[in-house]
Amino acid sequence: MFIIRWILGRIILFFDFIFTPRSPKRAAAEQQEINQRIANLSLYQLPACPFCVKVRRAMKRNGLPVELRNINKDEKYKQELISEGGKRTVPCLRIVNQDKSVHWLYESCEIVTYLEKIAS
Ligand SMILES: N[C@@H](CCC(=O)N[C@@H](CS)C(=O)NCC(=O)O)C(=O)O
Repeated sequence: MFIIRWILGRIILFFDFIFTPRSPKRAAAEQQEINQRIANLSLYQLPACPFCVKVRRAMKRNGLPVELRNINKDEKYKQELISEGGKRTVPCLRIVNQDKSVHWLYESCEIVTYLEKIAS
């Protein structure tokens, strides 16, 4: 089972690499403004998870370089996700609100909708 998942993961990464979406070309000032808007975001994810690939592609398509946190590479991120977010499922977008409260947004579709609103 592990080997099948591993092979599927490599296939997903291969096609993601070949058909990677283009980021929009923005003026430097506009991109800087967007980067400030996403500075409070981080995506807890895994490289070969298909739902994470979907979210990362939406980020690329919308020119949103959100910080990526690989939960398998860094145990700290995995523990944060479980203890603060409530479950280990990825992708999960960590949103720090203006009042410093933290919201953990699970579900790739909801994350993509949230990100597209930021970019528009
Ligand atoms: N409906 C979720 C599915 C996410 C999902 O199934 N993620 C898998 C990795 S591809 C996972 O984290 N599974 C482990 C778990 O749920 O604890 C979404 O669209 O984000």
